[in-house]
Formats: sequence, C-alpha cells, structure tokens
Amino acid sequence: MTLKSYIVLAALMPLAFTACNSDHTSKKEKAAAQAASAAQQIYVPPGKLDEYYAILSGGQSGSVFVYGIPSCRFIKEIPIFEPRAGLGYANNPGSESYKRLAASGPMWGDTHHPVLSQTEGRYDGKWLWINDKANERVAKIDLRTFEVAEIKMVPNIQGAHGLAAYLPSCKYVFVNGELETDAGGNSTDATKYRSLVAFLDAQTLETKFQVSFVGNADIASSGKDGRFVFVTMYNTENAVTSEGMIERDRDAVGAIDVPLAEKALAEGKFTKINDVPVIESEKVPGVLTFIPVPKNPHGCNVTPDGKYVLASGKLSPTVTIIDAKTLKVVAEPEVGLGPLHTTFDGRGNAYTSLFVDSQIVKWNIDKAIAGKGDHILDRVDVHYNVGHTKAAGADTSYPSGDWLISLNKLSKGMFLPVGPGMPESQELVDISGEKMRVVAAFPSLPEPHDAVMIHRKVLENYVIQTYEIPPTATKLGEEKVVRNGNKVDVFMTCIRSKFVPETVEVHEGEQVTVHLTNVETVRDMTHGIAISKVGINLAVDPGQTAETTFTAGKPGTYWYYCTWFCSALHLEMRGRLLVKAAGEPLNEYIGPMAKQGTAAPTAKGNGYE
Ligand code: RUQ
Ligand code: CUA
Ligand code: CA
Repeated sequence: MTLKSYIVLAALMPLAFTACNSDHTSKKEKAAAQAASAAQQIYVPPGKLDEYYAILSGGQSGSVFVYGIPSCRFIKEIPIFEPRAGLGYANNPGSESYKRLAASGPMWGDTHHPVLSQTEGRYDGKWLWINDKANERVAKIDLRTFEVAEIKMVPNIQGAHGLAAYLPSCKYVFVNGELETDAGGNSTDATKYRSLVAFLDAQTLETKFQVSFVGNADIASSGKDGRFVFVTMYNTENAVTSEGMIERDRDAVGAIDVPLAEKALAEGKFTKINDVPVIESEKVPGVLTFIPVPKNPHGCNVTPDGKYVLASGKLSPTVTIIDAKTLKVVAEPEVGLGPLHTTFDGRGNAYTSLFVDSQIVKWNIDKAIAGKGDHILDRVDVHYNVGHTKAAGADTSYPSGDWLISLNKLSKGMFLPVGPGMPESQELVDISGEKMRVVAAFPSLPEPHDAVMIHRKVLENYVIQTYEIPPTATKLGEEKVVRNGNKVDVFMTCIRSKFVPETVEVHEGEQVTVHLTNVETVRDMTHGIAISKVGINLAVDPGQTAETTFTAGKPGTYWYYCTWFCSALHLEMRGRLLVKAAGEPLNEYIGPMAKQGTAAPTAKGNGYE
C-alpha cells in the first residue's frame, strides 16, 4: 500500500464508520417509528369504544370469546357448551340453562366456526351460530344479549365440523359430518360408512333434511345466490387410516344444489333415519357434484361477489379457484406451503393462511385466473402456524378491507411463559394498504379456530342495556314464599344491596326453588346469589330472573350472599336459609320489609352507591 493510498483510506475510515453507524441508527429509528405508528393504530383510550367486535370460537373452552378491534381488548366470554359459574350459566343442576344444555348432550364442547346472520349481503347483527364439533350440536346466540338462545343436537352425524349459513336468505344453517359412519350408527362395517351434510332451520335449529354420500365433509361455505353450498372433502377415499386418507391424488369440493334437494324432499325421494329425511346423493342426480381438487383440501371460501369458490390446498401449495355457477375449475395458483383458509378485502384480493410457512399471503384473484404468475402481492410472517384467518366482513358481499385476524395455532415465546402449556395467539393485521402490516398480538384461552368481525355500528343500538322485566316476574314489595306439599317456591328480588326475603325457612328434604329477580333498572347492576354448602351460584343481570331448584339438606343455617360487588353494602347483601328438622314449626315469611315497617329500597337505588 502506498503512503498516498493509505492516507486516502485513513481519511475515509471515519466516514465509512459514520455511514455505517448512521445506517444502523436510521434502521433503529425506523423500527421505533413503525412500532409507534402501530401502537397508535391500535390504541383506543380508556372509555373509548373499539370499532369492531371480533367474535372468536373458543374451541375446547366450549364458548365464544368477544374481543374489541383494533385494541385487542378481551370483552366477554359467552359460555355455550360448558358451565360458567361466574355467569350463573348451566352450573346449577336445577336451572334452565343447565337443563337445556344437559338435554342436548355433554356439559362441554369444542366450538369451531362462528357464523353471523346476514340480510341483503350484510351482517344484520341478529344471530350468531356456532357448532360443537365433538358432540354434534349447533347453538344460536341472540346478539341483543350475547347469550345462548337455542342449542340442538344434530342427528345422524359425527364430528359436526364445517358450519355456514345458506345465503342470501339465511333460512338454513348447514353443518358437515366430518367423521364417517353409517348414519343409523349401528354398524362397525367401514364399507357402509357415509357422511352427511345437515340442513337446520336457522331459527329452531331442527334438522330439516340431510344429504348423504360416500366420503367426508370438512369445511363449509355458501354461494351467494341461493343455489349451491360448498363443502371440502379430504377423505373421498372413505378410508379409516391416515395413510388411507391421502391415497388419492385428488379429493373434491362438493357442491350441493339446495333447491334441487328441496324438490327431492317434496317428491319424497328420501329415507328417514332417526326421523330426519336423508337424501342419498346417488339417488338424486345433480344434488351433489364432486369437483376434483388436489388431495386433502381444507378451507372453502366463496368470494364476496359470489363468482368463485376457493379451496385451500393444505397438502398442495395451491388454492383451487372454482366457478361458483358452472362448477368448473378455472385456475389453481400456487400460494405457499400449507394453505388452510382464505379471506377477502373486497378489492379483488384474497388472503390465504399458510400453516407450514407461518405466513399470510395476499394475492389477486383476477391475476391468478389470468395465469401470468404475477398474482402474489405480499407476504407477512405470523407467529406461529396460522390456521384460520378472517378479514372484517369477509363472508358478506361487502368486506371492509381494513383489518384481518390471523388465528395462530402456536404461540411459542410470544407471551410470558406460564408452564409447558402456552396460550393461543392471534395477530391483528392492517390490510388497508398495499403491504400488510402486523400491528398487534393477543393471547386467548385454547383454542380459537375461526373468527368473525362485525362493525360496532351494526350492534350499538341493538344490544339491550337491561332486560325488560316480564309481567310474571316478582315485583319489588311482592316477594313471597309459596308452599305446596314438599315443594317450596321462593320468589325473591334483589336490588342494591338487599335480598328480599333475607330469611327463608324450610324443612329438611324439601324441594326448594329460588326465583330471583334483579329489579334494578340501571345497566351493569348485576347481582348474584351463592348459597354456602348448597353449591348454588346464580347471576342475574338487571331485569333478569334466574331460577334453580335444590333439595334442602340437613338442618342448620345456610347463608346466601351476593357474588357481584354492587355497592358499598355489597358484603351486607346476604340472607339465611334456615333448614329445620321435619315437624319443627316454621316462621312463615310475612312479607317484604315495607310491611314490617322498614322502607324497602326503591328501584332507583338506595343511596349506598
Ligand atoms: S378448522 S384450521 Cu375446525 Cu376451521 Cu381449519
Ligand atoms: Cu348485589 Cu353485591
Ligand atoms: Ca384424501
């Protein structure tokens, strides 16, 4: 090295150093700026409301979770197939919610696919349906109260998996029997196995009819024009081993012609199994069309314009695009490894979850059909192994194209370690621009499968603030204890912060029914009643009446107390169930406090607040 070049080099050194340093700083600054802008996007100040409700199926929790989007704040769990003592749901054997659940099957469930009702291609905010895969049930939730309105078992199927509403009318919801059996359920002969798709009255959840075929039915989606509904089939082999289920190179998407099925029904072309009319697809040509797609497809999604149905390849790195009218395959673009589900932004783009690649891939549907290989627009990493993904309004005809949820199967190190078992992880992705951006991650209980997002404007004025007290409910000042032989009915009220009556006397062995009415007219004033050593816990929202029945145990004092912190006198809100030995005289309840000369609290609250 000459002296001259050495000097030149030496002179450049600090420059080079600075350049590298400033590059480093700018990268750091850029990351910080990005984090700050992401934080700003999801920041919803305390007291301000989120833009969307995200409704996530609770999987093995047997429930549905409600989160606010974009803040990702957890708002509510709606227990459906499992008791929740805190909410007084199905935890007391003598209660209505317990009886309804127990009559439909086991006291647990595995919820997979939340489905919202629609009117004219938009969410109307009225109903949410959800399936219990494990115990073949479907439930309907009333979105005025976010509580279960109906639960029904679906006969003849096993593994009630895919669930969708038949569009545009939503007169049926249909659910797929993923696990093959002979529908009658009496045979162990695998050659007799079939699968069924069950069509339920969307309101009563009665199974109206079923379509049966050889193979299986996994995920469900409805066309938009009242003709076909679609199901993916990964076991057209009708195999009973996992090797057997991947033998064929191609499986299928099944298209069921609903009007044709209804016609067959009217013409009596069915067999009744367990009282349900079952249409055997082989006997009614056209009722079920098999559309060959690469082996073992999974998700099945109809584009917002209703033109195409997209089957995600799972074992194949492709999505198959099928014309939803002609049922012809029009393209099979490659998207990445392990495509499971696809969702939409309403701008002609599809977003597919890639389980193996742990990515969401954004691609353009028209470009994929044109086949020039330029359909992939963007990819974003998610953490980790995404299953379902859903953009806001994606099952309607008018997706909003702003937010997308990635429902990830593994959270690995995303959250504080809490033992070998980790929470599930969801990520919120901004899809409003050309490039996707992951802006937040939030954990949940195991294990959300799918989600729907509904704008708060749809529900804001629809969700009720208090229950309307029915005329039959116990009124303040009209509380009473009614005896009839061995039965005692206690008509009780509660309001901040008192139960009336505060003393109930019964004989041991008597059957006691508590009818507890919360006479509050103020929103958010929930009370509860737990009875020590009796194992009862009810919760009553304002205006609601909860009931339960139990048998009085051995003589003694059993305190009941309010379980929801309701006022400064919450702890004093309690009373006694006095169980006396048979034959011992009882002090009859002589009426509410008012009649004893002490003023009863008024419906407006009693000043203790
Ligand atoms: S399944 S990860 Cu129950 Cu919806 Cu596809
Ligand atoms: Cu009522 Cu606490
Ligand atoms: Ca297969």
